Order: sequence, then structure tokens, then C-alpha cells
Amino acid sequence: MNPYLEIHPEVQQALADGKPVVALESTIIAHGMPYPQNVQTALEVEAVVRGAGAIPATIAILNGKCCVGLSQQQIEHLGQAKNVWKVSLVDMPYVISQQLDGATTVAATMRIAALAGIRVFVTGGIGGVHRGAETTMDISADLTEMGQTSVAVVSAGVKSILDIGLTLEYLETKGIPVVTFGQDAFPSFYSRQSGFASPLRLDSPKEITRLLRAKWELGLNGAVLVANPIPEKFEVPAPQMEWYITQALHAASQQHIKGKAVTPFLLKYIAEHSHGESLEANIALIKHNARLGAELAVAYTRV
Ligand code: PSU
Ligand code: MN
Repeated sequence: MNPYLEIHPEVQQALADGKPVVALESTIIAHGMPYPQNVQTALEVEAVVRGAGAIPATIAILNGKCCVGLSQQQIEHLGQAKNVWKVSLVDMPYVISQQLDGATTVAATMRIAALAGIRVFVTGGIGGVHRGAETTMDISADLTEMGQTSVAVVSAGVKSILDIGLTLEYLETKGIPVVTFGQDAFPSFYSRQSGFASPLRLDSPKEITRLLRAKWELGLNGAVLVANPIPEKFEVPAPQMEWYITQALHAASQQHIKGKAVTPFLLKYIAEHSHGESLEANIALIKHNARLGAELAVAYTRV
């Protein structure tokens, strides 16, 4: 086994027995939501995965080890510690070799999940091509990682802090099929619509499983993005969200926020200024994604 990996015994056993396992990221815990809702949500998401018949494996770097499956204490630690790195691929060598703690982004979580042999990963929203990327070149490593690592990524689509059209173009360039579950429109995190049609639509975990098998058995490495629209009753009206996002982008530019700080800055700004409404939606959609991800993992291990 890879010496940098530390797989929780329950996860190890499930993988050895061919049971369904769902990977979960930790940047959303340490950098995407405030305490204590972050810790509570992380634990609830794990419970949803279990309820749907799969084993949850929340992934983070602790003391330089790539931990796959965390204890409740470890999740508490990530949710409260001030010195937890946000770890994308570029940060992994430093954080691991310096034996630090890091919460993993979609890109880093996917890589570690794949090393452990996990095929299904659930998150809230992926990183993508930022608005203005034609001058800043700010494109998340989530997209390049999805272009090469064979893990299904369940998300609520792409948040409109990003340029959704350019993100869909980039996904296509990288050969990443984008499948929306149960509707024709591609969703945009807080909203079931985005103004863009989904490139693909499938209506059951079984059909998505067949698409995953076909892709990977053909040697077409890389992710499939499974977009799961937020339940209607938790949607935040798009014009309202657009207002917060415009404010957040303006503040980021005024304060010269750059590089890896951009996404956490925007997320925090929006959460603080939308009076809890966006946080409530965020919590609802990640649990909704956890259920679909678990159903997908179950279907995938059955085939
Ligand atoms: N988008 C969200 N919520 C999040 C993130 C993105 O709506 O929590 C986090 C994820 O961990 C994602 C990361 O992988 O931000 C992307 O960061 P960057 O843009 O710096 O690659
Ligand atoms: Mn970036």
C-alpha cells in the first residue's frame, strides 16, 4: 500500500469486500462553511451515506498522512482548527512532507480517493473557470484533475461565482462527460437552472453506472461529472444570488485577492452577506448529493 495513505479500518474492510464506499471532501468543512454548522453537516452527510447503504470516507491530510475515513474527533478538529491548509494538488507535496494538516479540495480528494480504490466522490460544488479567467487564467485544478483521474464526481452543478459556460467548455475539452440527473438543464448550485442545457441527462443511478463502466473499460481515464439539481424548496432565486456574487467579486478585486484565496473568499463573503439563506441551501444540497452518490456507489458495486 502507498506509504502516504492511512485508510480507516472500516473503509479498508469495505473496499476489500467490494462494498460501496463514497469519498467526501474536507475543504468544505474547514474553508467552505462556518463552525459549528460545518462539523454538524459533515457528520450528517456521513449519516446520509450510511442510510443509503454505503460507507462514507471523508478525506483530509492530518499530520502529513492522506487519511481516508475520519473519526468524529478528526472532523471536529478540521472544523475548528485555524492552521488547516486548503490543499489542492499543488499543496500536497509541501503539506505532506512538512507533516501538516490540510483540508482537501475536489482535486486533492479525488486523487487520494483513487489511490485508495474509491470510484465515487460527493461534493457540494466543484471549482472551475473563474469569471475573467481570460485575463487572470484562474482555472481550478479540479478541472485538470477531473481530466485524468477516474472517479465519478457528484455535485450540484457549478456555482455562478464561476463562468459556467467556459467551465462547460473546459470540461468538454478534457473529455469529462457532464450528466445531469433527472432534468435537461444544467444546474448552478443554488438554482436548478443555469441558463445552459446539460450536455447529457440520465434518470437513474443504474444508467449512470453503465456510463461509468463504458468510459473506464474503454480506457478513457478521467472523471464523469454528475450534476444533481438542488431540491426545489431550497433554491435561492438566481437574481438574488447574482447580487451577492457581484458584490463578492467586487470586494475580491478591491482587496486584490489572488490565487488559492479567491474561492474561499467568495464563498465566505456570500455566506456572510446572504443572511444564512445560502448556508441553508448549501447544507440541503450536499446531503441531497450524498444520497445520490451512495445510490450510485451501491449500483456500481452491483454491476
Ligand atoms: N465551490 C463551492 N464550495 C466549495 C468549493 C468550491 O461551491 O467548498 C471548494 C472545493 O473544495 C473546491 C475548491 O475543490 O473550493 C476549489 O478551489 P479552487 O478554485 O482554489 O481550485
Ligand atoms: Mn484558482
